[in-house]
Amino acid sequence: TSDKDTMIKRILAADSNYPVIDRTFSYGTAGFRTLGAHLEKVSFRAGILSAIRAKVSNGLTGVMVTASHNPKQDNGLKIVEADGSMLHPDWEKKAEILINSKNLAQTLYDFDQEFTAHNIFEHRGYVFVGQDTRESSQRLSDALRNGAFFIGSKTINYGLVTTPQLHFLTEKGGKIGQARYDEIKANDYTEFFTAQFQNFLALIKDQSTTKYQNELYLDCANGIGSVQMKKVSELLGTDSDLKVHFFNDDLIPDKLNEECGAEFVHKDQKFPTHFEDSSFRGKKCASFDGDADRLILFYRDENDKLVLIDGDKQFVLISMYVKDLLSKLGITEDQMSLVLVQTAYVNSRATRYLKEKGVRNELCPTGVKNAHPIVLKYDIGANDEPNGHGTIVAKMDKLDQVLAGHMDKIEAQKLRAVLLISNMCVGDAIANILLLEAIMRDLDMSIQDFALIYEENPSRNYKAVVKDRTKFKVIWDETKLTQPIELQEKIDQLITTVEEGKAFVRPSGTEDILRIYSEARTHEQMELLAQQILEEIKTKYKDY
Ligand code: G16
Repeated sequence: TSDKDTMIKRILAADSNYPVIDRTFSYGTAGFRTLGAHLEKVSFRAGILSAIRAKVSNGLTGVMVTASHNPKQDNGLKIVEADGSMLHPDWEKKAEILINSKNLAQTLYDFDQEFTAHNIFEHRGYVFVGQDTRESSQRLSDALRNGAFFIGSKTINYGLVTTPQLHFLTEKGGKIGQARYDEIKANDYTEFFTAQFQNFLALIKDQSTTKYQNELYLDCANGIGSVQMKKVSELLGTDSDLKVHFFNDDLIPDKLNEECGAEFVHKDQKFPTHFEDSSFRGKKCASFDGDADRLILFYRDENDKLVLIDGDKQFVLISMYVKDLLSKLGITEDQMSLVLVQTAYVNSRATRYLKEKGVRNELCPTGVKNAHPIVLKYDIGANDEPNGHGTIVAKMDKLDQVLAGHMDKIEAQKLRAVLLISNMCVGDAIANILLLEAIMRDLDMSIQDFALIYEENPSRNYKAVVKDRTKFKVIWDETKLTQPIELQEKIDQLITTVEEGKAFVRPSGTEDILRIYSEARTHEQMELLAQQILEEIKTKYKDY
């Protein structure tokens, strides 16, 4: 129709205002991600794509403008489905087609053909938008909302929110429907999780503690997490059991993730800025990343060494806690199945521990989107990555059926309450710290006890720059390379030279680098193994 043509003409005119970047963008591990300066056109078109996705599903999508843990000059776009989950894989492909299209009009006509039943040019559909604190985020959010507008959709801008918060708000929108979108406020998120935490604490308020530390020293990566966690802290009130001390809570974009945050602490294995002082010895500390979807716990031991509690250990504790409550209630695996899904990065000692404790454990490729389908096969499914991502998802209807008749028991009340502290859409640093605090408080556990639930092998992640990382291909679970096979053979051989050696190489899906994981029984052996692999890549595969 001519309406269609007029709309496309207007879209093309608007699109031409954004600079062309001569490269192909791919959706990657967690959305489009690269230099913020290169993302304006991508954002505009992602706005169009998200609006189309909304129109052909139930009228809503969400988009978060963030590059999470990546350096401040980077930015990215994470697209969220109306049920709060990550963009469907089929739509990742469609997003790539639209964003890289050299003939946008034709691509839009193609979409129109594919979705004739939906009329993608009709004025309807909503996109919920959030952004992190990066300098480029405002501009990209503007471009994104412009894209949605030009294809006839409305947007609701939640401004500075965390990534998991945007997922939560989108899921809420998907549930309550368009007529009530104006009821959804960014603070619904903080209010919800604070209330869930308080509900759990109310169940154990009479339990005295001797080891639980009620003070938390929080490194906020100078990102948006500080704003939202401060709201939680305020809601908890001054007489709350949990007292949070905020550090690296500066919102100056230049400071984002700089020498602080979950990625820095985990990858560099260093104390974040402001935590270097020995006065922190023994205290319970934690780090968020730039968009607060990752959490790392840590403390400074008596020798001033950094002791990390990574995502694996956090979710081993959470899974064990849930398993224990189920078994105390006499609920069997057949009645309520439980799984912990992890990645190739899992420490061999964690795997061994889970096996000993009888917790079902599966591997999946890096990226929450890969864990999700496996998690959904179980009644209660957790997934995590050592870098601090993780969530536990429960089929609450099924749980309620299984728990019926048990609800007079404290274990049943705790199980229900603890699972509700989890952000079931996506891994969430704020929800997870509340969840872990609840468990530590119930178990009267110090951060030192937590670190001791099992002892990891020393391990570390490294990076290597190569000419074209896409030439490095891996098997499904990313534990081995299929190409270049000679490099894999070399790694296989090097692993055998150290005790409990484990190592792999994979191309990053968020940065233009290769990631190298190394693990061994001692720190020296782990470093030796890593250095040999890095050397091999440098000498033979840099220009591969
Ligand atoms: C994203 C993903 C994570 C992944 C990380 C690094 O995290 O959500 O699953 O571990 O990227 O991915 P890669 O190793 O492929 O670069 P975030 O926190 O940056 O959104």
